[in-house]
Amino acid sequence: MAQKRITCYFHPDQLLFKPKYEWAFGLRLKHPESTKRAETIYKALKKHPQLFELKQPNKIPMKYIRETHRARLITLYNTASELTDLETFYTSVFPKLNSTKVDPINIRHAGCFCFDSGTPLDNTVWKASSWSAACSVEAANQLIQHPDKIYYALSRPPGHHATQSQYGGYCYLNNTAIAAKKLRKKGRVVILDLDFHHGNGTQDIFYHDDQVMTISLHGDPRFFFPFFWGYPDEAGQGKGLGYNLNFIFQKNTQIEEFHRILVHHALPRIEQFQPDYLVVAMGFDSFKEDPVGDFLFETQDYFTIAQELTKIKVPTMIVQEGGYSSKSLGLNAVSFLKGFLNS
Ligand code: OKP
Ligand code: ZN
Repeated sequence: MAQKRITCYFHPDQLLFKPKYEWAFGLRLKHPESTKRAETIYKALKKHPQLFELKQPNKIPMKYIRETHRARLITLYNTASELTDLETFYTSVFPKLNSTKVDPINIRHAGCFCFDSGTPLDNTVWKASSWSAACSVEAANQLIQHPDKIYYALSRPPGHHATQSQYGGYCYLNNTAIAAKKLRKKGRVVILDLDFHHGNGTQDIFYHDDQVMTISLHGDPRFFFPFFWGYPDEAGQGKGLGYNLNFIFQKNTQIEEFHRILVHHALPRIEQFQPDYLVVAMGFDSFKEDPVGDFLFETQDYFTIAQELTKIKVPTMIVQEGGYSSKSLGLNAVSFLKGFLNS
C-alpha cells in the first residue's frame, strides 16, 4: 500500500536538558548530545509537510517506564530533579555495589546506577527523558492502531545504552525498549539497532526474552563505546538464547559492507522470526562526518537502508538514537525516512 505520510513525535520539553561538557583523555569537550540535534531534525522534517506530519506525544504513563526500568533508577532521577539550577552531577565513583547501602535518594550514590562519566544528571534530565520516551510510546500505540502506517519518534536524549537499572552513553530511559515492551503485548517484536554503537541497554533488557529479538549492527566494541558489550558471542540466555544478534564492523566501514551484512545476514533472521512489529533504533553517527562514530556513510545510504527494511513488510516504527553531526542530521533523517515511503 502506498504510504502517504510518516507521523513524527516530538515534544519541546525534550530540549530543557542541555548537557555542557564531557571529558576525554583529560580534555574538556563540548557535549555532543546537544539540543541542536533534535532541533535540526525537527526543522528538516518541517520543510516537507507533504511527507511528514509533526505531532506532540501524550504524557507517558509511569507504568510504561516501570515495565522497563527499576524503581530505584527512577527514584535517582527524581533525586536529580531536586538539584539546584547551578548543579550538574557527573559521576566519578563507580562502586560495583548493589547493597542496602546504595541509596537513590542520595545523588552522590549515582555512580551505582551509571556506567559512564559522560552522562550527567541535573534537574532537567527527568523531564526531557520522559518526554523522549513519550515519543516512542506514542509511536508504538499508534502503530498498534494503524499497522500499515510508519511512525517516527524524534527521541532525544537517546536511549539504547540505558539498562533496567543503569544509565550511560548519553541515555537515561531506554525509549526503544519501552516502546517494544508495549508492542510485545500484541505480538512478536524485532528491534533492529542501526546506531553506530552497540545497543547494550536494549540487549540487556530483552536478553532472556524469546518474544523480542534484538539485533545490533555496530562498530567493533573492542575499539568503540560501550566496549564491554556487543560481541558476536552474546546470543541471549535461557529462553532468549538465539534471540540476540550482534554484527560488528571496523573503522571506516562503507555502505557496501554494511548493506551486505544487513541484507544477507540480519534481514533473513528477521524474516525467519516472523515478527508482528519491527522497531528500528536509528542512529546517524555512522555518517562520514560524524564526530563520534567512525564509519563512512553518505546521506543517500540511509535511503538505501530504509528501502531494504521495507522489503520485509513488517509494521515498522523508528526511534531516534545517536547522530552528532548537527549540520547533516536533518538531511540524513529525511533521507532515511523517505526510504520508507512509497514502497
Ligand atoms: C551514544 B549513542 C568518552 C566518550 C564516550 C559515548 C558515546 C555514546 C554514544 N567520554 N562516548 O549510541 O549514539
Ligand atoms: Zn551511537
